[in-house]
Amino acid sequence: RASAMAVTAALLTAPAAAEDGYRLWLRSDAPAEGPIAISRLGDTPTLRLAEAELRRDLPAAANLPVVVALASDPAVSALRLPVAELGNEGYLVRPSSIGGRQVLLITGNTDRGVLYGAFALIRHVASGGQVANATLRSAPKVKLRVLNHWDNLDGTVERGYSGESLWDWWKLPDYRDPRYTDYARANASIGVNGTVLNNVNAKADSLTAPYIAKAAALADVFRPWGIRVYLSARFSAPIEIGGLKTADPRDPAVAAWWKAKADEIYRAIPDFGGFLVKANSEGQPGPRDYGASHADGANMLAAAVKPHGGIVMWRAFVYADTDPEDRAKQAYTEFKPLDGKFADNVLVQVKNGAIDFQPREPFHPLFGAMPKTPLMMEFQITKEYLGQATHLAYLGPLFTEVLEAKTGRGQETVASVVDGESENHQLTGMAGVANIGDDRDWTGGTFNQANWYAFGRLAWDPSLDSAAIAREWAQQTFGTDPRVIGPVVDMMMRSREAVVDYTGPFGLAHLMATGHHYGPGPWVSELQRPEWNPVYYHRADRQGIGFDRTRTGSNAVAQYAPAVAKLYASPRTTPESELLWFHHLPWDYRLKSGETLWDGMVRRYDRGVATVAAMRREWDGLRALVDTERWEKTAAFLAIQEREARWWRDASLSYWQSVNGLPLPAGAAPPE
Ligand code: GCW
Repeated sequence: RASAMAVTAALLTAPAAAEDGYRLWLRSDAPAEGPIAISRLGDTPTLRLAEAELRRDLPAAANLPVVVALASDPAVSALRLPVAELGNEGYLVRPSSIGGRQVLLITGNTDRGVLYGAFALIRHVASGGQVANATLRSAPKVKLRVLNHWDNLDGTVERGYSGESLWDWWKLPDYRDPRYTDYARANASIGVNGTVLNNVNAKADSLTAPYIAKAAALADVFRPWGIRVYLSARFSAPIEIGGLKTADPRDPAVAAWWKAKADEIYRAIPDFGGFLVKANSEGQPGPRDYGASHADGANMLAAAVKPHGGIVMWRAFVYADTDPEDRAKQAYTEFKPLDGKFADNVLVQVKNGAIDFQPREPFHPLFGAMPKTPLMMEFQITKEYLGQATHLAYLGPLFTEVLEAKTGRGQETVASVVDGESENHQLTGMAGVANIGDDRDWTGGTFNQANWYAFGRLAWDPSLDSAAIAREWAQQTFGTDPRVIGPVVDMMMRSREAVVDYTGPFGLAHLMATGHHYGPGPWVSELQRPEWNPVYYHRADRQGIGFDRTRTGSNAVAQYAPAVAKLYASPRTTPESELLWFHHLPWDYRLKSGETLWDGMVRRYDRGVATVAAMRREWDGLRALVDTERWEKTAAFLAIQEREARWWRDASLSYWQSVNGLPLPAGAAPPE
């Protein structure tokens, strides 16, 4: 009997056995026991979802009746609450008296706002808050919070590491996989309100009638969750599927084709968001093929969607192999002169850094340089250059490091450019290249879910703290036990810097192997396009290492506002974390610590490996506190990461030694 009781007790305390991660951070295990009154005033599909979410996810702790209602409902407007400031998507949650009853009111000016309020309350409770005294108020600072799927029509995902595309193009539009609803729900819970369905390396087919119908079916599923559908547009589509001889944006026949195409799309998807375009980059067609500018191209498309309220997100990720200019400078050179030339429904979408989603890059010099143009931030959630699916790298600190960066124009930060505050832009946006696929846990690993989550939260409010986001994600994902949350948040907060350390410290970048971009390849020098070779970036020789981007080199520093350019002009005032991005320095350059650059580099590589080993130990300590399935997968991934951190370190150091001929400093771990 005693042993039976012990077994029962163990069953009661053991974490759920089957936890494949499907439920993401929406996993309340304790649906309301007993009568928690949840009621709804008003009736729209979205309000009904808000109510259903509360019924499903609000734990038993709810000890106050909850009411969801639009602010315009007479029972709510009678309360004279400060709802004007909530705008179209904000929410207010607070104890109120409705119809003589004390309730917790969730309200907003639109049903989307109410839905976000319901999710905010669920988040609040799942991360340890009470229902009774909940007072929550928030409105998004950024208008377009958009995932970019790099999903191809054949089901593959470019740079996707979590299976195949979620979109089953074969069975759409007839079959609407319930998973689309779960996807929309997860996004709504973090405030994502748009999704670009297809890869920026777009096929024109995605704009043909059959695919428009498929996109329309997805749009129908997403609509009640407040999510709009967008499509990547191939610039040469008028030729490929329209039978025209040219895609020149100044040709009236081309403009008319796009206008008719937009009309066709809007007939199927009345709230279609608009187009995302990668033009004249990495072989994609674009207006430059005809001597027209990026503004000519963007504005022509913008005119096509304008009557329907659509927008164009035009990417600034352009560089050409024929251009001898430092790749880091090319986007600015191309776009800066176009400031003020874009139509008012165009956003220029700029990657966070000037090269390409590296583990660390200084903020892109276009932020702060195009005051007349809404600049949309593009982050990469999928970790193409940070260990892909397996390495644990929480990107919150990468995102906030860029958002918090000062542009050098007064107090302006990158966040204040992106959220429109700096120049009072109303059209604002943040894009995240999605890490979502059809793997059971959506993102290929539990901790990758945190990056999707962090993107959504920061798109809603770019001033949020990355550690606070890590904590609330961890609490919703693993439960609120501090014995779990402490180590998990600690691991997350150290993880990105560890990747920087073992892949390329001090602002080194683009050192990865060719093609798949996984693992080290700093020695690669034979690729035809010079700017695809790692040696182009690190410029290591017997004397020193790093890319001189000061006046004596490419002078990329001059693309920043004077206050920032001045800091980057000298290695002494450049943050050491970005040193070799801007400077070519001798191996015996003295770091602030007093050690030589070479010794400091070796120490960083060692530190990266040691941090991963420490993360592994922390996770080992959680074995009894996390369900077996998620624990084992993460444990296996950390073992991979530790092995590959050593691989990065040893391969990189061996290569640097083959160039500089220097011995490893005393105390450094010898290569294995
Ligand atoms: O990071 C690079 C990727 C390409 C990608 C490109 C881009 C969609 O390696 O796969 O293409 O950036 O952002 O356009």
